[in-house]
Amino acid sequence: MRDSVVFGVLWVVLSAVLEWLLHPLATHFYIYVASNTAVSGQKAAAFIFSIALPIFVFVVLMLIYGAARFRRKPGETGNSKHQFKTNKVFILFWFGLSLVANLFLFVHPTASAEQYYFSTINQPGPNGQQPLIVDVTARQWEWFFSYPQYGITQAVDSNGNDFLELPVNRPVKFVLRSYEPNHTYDPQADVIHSFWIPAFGMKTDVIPGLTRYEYVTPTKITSTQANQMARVQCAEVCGPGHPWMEADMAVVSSANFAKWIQQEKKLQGS
Ligand SMILES: [Cu+2]
Repeated sequence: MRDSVVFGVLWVVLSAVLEWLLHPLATHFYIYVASNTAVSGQKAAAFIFSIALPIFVFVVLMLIYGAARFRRKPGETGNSKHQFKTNKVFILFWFGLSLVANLFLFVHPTASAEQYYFSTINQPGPNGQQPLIVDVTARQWEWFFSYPQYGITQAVDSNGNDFLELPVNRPVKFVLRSYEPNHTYDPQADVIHSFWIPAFGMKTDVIPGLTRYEYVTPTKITSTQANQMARVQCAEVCGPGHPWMEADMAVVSSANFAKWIQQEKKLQGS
């Protein structure tokens, strides 16, 4: 009984101290957060960490406490009197607790974050704006961005490089395709790529012959120049050019986005 109390106190104190010490780390699992998806991912990671830490402390502390407290004393022979082969109450308790912890973490944050994600699909933004549609085409080894709502077929920056520009706080619907020169839905046309924006906490494979979608709302004004996490990166090995298959991007105010659209239209016309 005394051991249970000592162990319980040690467990609670150690867990509390480690939660407090490691809390700053847990809030930075996502190195850079710039979208609603990244915010919910970061929250989920920190929450799971806070639940997992006391479980980790329990297991490790039990090993150390058991080895130190119940070790065989000098001169003792045979099995320690503390040893037992099975304890139905403990097994039932451990199995039950594991089951409850797993079910709980499945419901929250996993399923609740999924539900939030699906609830944002095709929903208007806070100011009633319709989602911005960006057609993304991946090919070896380049990303193309076009904005069908604005008649922009290939967005580029002032150096002529492919560029993704998004307005802050407006939902975005990415339409993802692998390059098909003749639009024949030829599954051999290009290879599998993966559309990844680290700062947005999202990644979706781009598969030849399929049109896939990804939904996100940028929540922070940023750019590749400001932080390298804000970039488009291929995340599926797709050939020798794969490591360099990236594109710069920027998240800007809606006023600056409107200006950028006008500039791009001029570029398209020239
Ligand atoms: Cu790649």
